[in-house]
Amino acid sequence: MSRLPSRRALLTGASAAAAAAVLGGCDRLGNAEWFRRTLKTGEDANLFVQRLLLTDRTLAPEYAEADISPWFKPNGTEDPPDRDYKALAKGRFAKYHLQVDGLVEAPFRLSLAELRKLPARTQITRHDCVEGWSAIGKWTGVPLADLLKRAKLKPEGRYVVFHCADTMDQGEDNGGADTAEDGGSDETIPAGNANPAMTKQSGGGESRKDSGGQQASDDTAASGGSPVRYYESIDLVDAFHPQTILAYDMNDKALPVSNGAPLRLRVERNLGYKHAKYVMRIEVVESFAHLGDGKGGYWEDQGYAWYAGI
Ligand SMILES: Nc1nc2c(c(=O)[nH]1)N[C@H]1C(S)=C(S)[C@@H](COP(=O)(O)O)O[C@H]1N2
Ligand SMILES: [Mo]
Repeated sequence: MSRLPSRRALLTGASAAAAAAVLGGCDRLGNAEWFRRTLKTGEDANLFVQRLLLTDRTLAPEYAEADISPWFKPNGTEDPPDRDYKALAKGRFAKYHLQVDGLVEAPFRLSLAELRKLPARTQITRHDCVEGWSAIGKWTGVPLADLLKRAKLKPEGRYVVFHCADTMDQGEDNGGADTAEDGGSDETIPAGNANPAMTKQSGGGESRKDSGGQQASDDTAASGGSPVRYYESIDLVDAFHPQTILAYDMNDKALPVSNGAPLRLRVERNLGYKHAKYVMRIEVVESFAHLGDGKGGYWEDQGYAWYAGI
């Protein structure tokens, strides 16, 4: 501990310098100008620095092949009802592109094949859902840090938002989601249960507040009737953590639709709902106030904590 700056030093305006010193040469993040610039003086910065010091380089436990759960329970959306997603799935995601944009110098999009060619990380980790179940799975994917470095974050960028394909609450226009009635080409969803997101059990640990079948919820009506898709956000500490990856393989096979194909976030050391499935777009933002109800994620908007570290 002798090389760590004193607690007092951290709680003063010297926070940014102290954090950079601690991260030192071990972590390229600490040398990044844009990253240091996100460290401002004041309460906010102190919290941020504490997060850096306490958790930045702590790895979640990794397990052995023998520990892998025979069944990785899918939860929340298991088959997105959205027409655009279904079309992609039908074509085995050959036309899928991940979009990376927002507060970056160099926005880009990559196909699944292109993502698979990038350097990958594999990790066997335990997933913990707030519903009280856990499962151990093996994940292979692209480190989010690599994608963010490629996009070159602007100094204002503070959070990374994951926009997902699955509609949770339907607007009056049905959000482009497929229904049994309109004869969607892919009949993987049984008739009468056209939108599993509306009728299945909860994703985060309690029933969705709107169990009203095909009717738009009061909330979506009030917000102009546009469909609400799952989304999540994390800060730069979690975004640049070495175990934060966008996984395309689970247990050495292509990720199944039920677990988030073609691409899902693994943000180890966080509860299940932070692990966005069906990721279509990654957006770097300064604030998430303008998204959804402004709490930073679908479940956060229903009252769950934004920071879900475990
Ligand atoms: N797009 C999307 N991502 C999601 C969800 C969801 O409903 N939609 N559910 C979340 C919850 S609550 C959990 S526990 C995990 C479940 O991942 P799994 O289906 O692979 O078990 O995904 C999370 N990510
Ligand atoms: Mo969950």
